Amino acid sequence: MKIYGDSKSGNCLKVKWVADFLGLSSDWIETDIIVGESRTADFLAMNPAGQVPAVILDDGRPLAQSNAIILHLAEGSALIPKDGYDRARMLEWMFWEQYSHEPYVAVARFQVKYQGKPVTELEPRLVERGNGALQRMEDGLGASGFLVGERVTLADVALVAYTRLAHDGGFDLARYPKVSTWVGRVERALNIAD
Ligand SMILES: N[C@@H](CCC(=O)N[C@@H](CS)C(=O)NCC(=O)O)C(=O)O
Repeated sequence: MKIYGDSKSGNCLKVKWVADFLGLSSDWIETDIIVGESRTADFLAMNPAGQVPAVILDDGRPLAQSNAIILHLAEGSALIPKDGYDRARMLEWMFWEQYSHEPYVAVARFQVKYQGKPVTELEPRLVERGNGALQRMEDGLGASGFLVGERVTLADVALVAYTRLAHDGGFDLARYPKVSTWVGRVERALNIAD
């Protein structure tokens, strides 16, 4: 499998983490979005959305969207609960991540870290919604210490990607002690701590 990804992007790293966790062999093709490498004609032929991550599976078929890719890679593995309701709960978190977490937590990080915007000049709504998302996670983390069931699932993979980097966007994880501990737990479970 070929993974086209930008290593600055949590969405892209999700794919690498799942491939590595499952022992799938993959080649990482660094694709710098800042200089437009996901918008070239060759790239657009593979993923018309012009975004990373995108993969070419071993049989040559392309696939994009981080959460669709990790779902496909992890099919049948322990990263997806066998129970239908738990699987749906995992997807609930993953869809929520894309619409209600990433657009605030990741976008704040991008503006601060890569566009040089001072944290104090971030749009207040972005900060408010980002903190709201982190609080939602704090409230949703149950006794097991994982988002769904008793062990790490794709819900944790999807949400740890930008939560572990939230400080880059000015968010203070110390305000969310359960989330803060969960980040370390998921990093250890996935073997991604550095
Ligand atoms: N929902 C998509 C988001 C993909 C996305 O926004 N990718 C960004 C990097 S994180 C990108 O490729 N931006 C470059 C561009 O749009 O030109 C996913 O989860 O894969």
